[in-house]
Amino acid sequence: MRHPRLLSWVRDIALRSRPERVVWCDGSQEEYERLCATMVASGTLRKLNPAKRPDSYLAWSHPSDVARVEDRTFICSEREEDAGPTNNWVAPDAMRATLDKLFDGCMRGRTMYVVPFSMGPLGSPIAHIGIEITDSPYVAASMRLMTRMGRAVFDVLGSDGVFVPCVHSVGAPLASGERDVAWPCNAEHKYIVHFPETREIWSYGSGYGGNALLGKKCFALRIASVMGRDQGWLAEHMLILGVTAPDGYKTYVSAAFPSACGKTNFAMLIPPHGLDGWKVTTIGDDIAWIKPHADGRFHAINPEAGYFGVAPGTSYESNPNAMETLKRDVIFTNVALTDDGDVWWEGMTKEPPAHLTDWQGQSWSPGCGRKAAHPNSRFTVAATRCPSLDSQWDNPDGVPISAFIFGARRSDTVPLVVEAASWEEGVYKAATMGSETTAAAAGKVGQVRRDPFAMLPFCGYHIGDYFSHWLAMGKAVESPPRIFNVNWFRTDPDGKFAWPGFGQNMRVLKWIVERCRGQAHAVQTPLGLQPEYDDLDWRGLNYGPERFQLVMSVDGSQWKSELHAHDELFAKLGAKQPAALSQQRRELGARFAG
Ligand code: O2Y
Ligand code: MN
Repeated sequence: MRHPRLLSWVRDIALRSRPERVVWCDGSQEEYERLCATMVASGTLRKLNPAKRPDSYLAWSHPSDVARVEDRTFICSEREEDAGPTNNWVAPDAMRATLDKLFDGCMRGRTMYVVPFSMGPLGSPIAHIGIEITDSPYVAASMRLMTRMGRAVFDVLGSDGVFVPCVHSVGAPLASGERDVAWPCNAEHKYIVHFPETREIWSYGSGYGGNALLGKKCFALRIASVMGRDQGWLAEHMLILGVTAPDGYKTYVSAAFPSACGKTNFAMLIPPHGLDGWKVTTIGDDIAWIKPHADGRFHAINPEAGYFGVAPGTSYESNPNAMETLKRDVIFTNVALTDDGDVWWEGMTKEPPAHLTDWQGQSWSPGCGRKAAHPNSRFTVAATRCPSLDSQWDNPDGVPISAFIFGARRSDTVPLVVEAASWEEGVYKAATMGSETTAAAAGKVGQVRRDPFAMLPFCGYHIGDYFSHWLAMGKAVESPPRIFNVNWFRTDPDGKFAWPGFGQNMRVLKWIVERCRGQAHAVQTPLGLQPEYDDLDWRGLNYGPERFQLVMSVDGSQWKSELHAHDELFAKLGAKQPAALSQQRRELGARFAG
């Protein structure tokens, strides 16, 4: 490795944080096994029964360290207005002074790992490189599953290549001779910090998920969204999937959903009975980097190489491909342990096992009143284990995107599917999307939280500028994708889901793909272009026109209040509200007037 800037940065961090030793990760299988063995010895990981779940492990985190901490996440741009109304802002100098104190000696007694990783296929023109320094072996091992990690990254970097520096500490230095705990973290201080101008990430105090695996939300969304704004591309909270029609033609689409909307299930969908000739293949389940290509279209890559999926609700009914992916080589976090050394979580099977050890190490039996797995418990697994992995998932050129789909969780108002009549109308719909909060999310259940483009916690700059960037990107390619909204969560008068969901979502996806190919019919409604009953393929499903009406109807009075809620969002943007969106709002208002 001959990269003087990188070497001096690593030296500087080591001088400040004072680890006991420094290990440069090479990304090898042997190294991964060594890391896991170290964590089994320290109590961080438990090896699962190899007869049930080969080469797999279970971690139980500290109960205070179980999810991303949005209120401790900061965008430290030079100017406060560049962070905008949806981000926490602290002036960079003030934040650097705080971090200087926190990182002074914070790795004492620990190993500091230097983790080189590529977000995207190595050497791809759409990919970028990061180096994460971490004092957590759990993070180092997880980064090997979640990214293209290892020595080859240095070849791409050469002696002066650009990388995003990511510094992470669990914030729990060890005094000489002090015994470590199974899940070190800092219960008092947590900071997830981004400096957009210098493209740096600093994370302190948490060892969990999005707070600690810095390639994911911190780099691939918050910092990358800023890079995309400056360089003319898009970093999005989107899955990417391919749909192959019975005639062999493959269409790629990218879809944004907020948390708790079944994003991984959709990315790995298996077409239902009746649509047997159709096939869905997976490029990514969470993040897409999308750039204009010489062919006049947007091409997308999945910057990640693994899945950090939510376990509860994942089953052979909801997502058979995920269940197959999880058969071996997995790190599970905060799920329950069965008596025969396997894992279990709520929703995995209809009947729970008679006895478990829950995610906090307590004896658990059905009806005891506690969840066996934490609602945000996770699996970490390499994409290469997924049976539906698309043949092009690692193509450095990316895949051409024909449609953007924006999904939300709404029990009313938003229909099952609608196509925007123009790019601007699609951007308006994505900008104003909102989801009802669920029990897993913080806050009150059932309240609509506006989550523009499903990017609310992930946009690294002013959300009004982000809308303008999207509007401009529609002109960056000759053939921009069509834009659709979907909502699987409408309820019927009994409060039950009116749409069967899961594999049946293929019927909507088929219509979307056929619209992109000019093969499907739609009617103009005040909201956009919508299918009529006969435009969807119902083979294999008994779902009549009355049920269809329940999920497709557009209620003028609901939309009048919905538009007022949009105005509340736009009011936060002030002068940053793009004129094209004000125009869309006026036109939509006029269509619902009277
Ligand atoms: O709580 C965490 O740290 C994970 S959050 C997460 C993980 C995988 C994919 N998406 C998300 C998310 O919050 O959108
Ligand atoms: Mn996500």
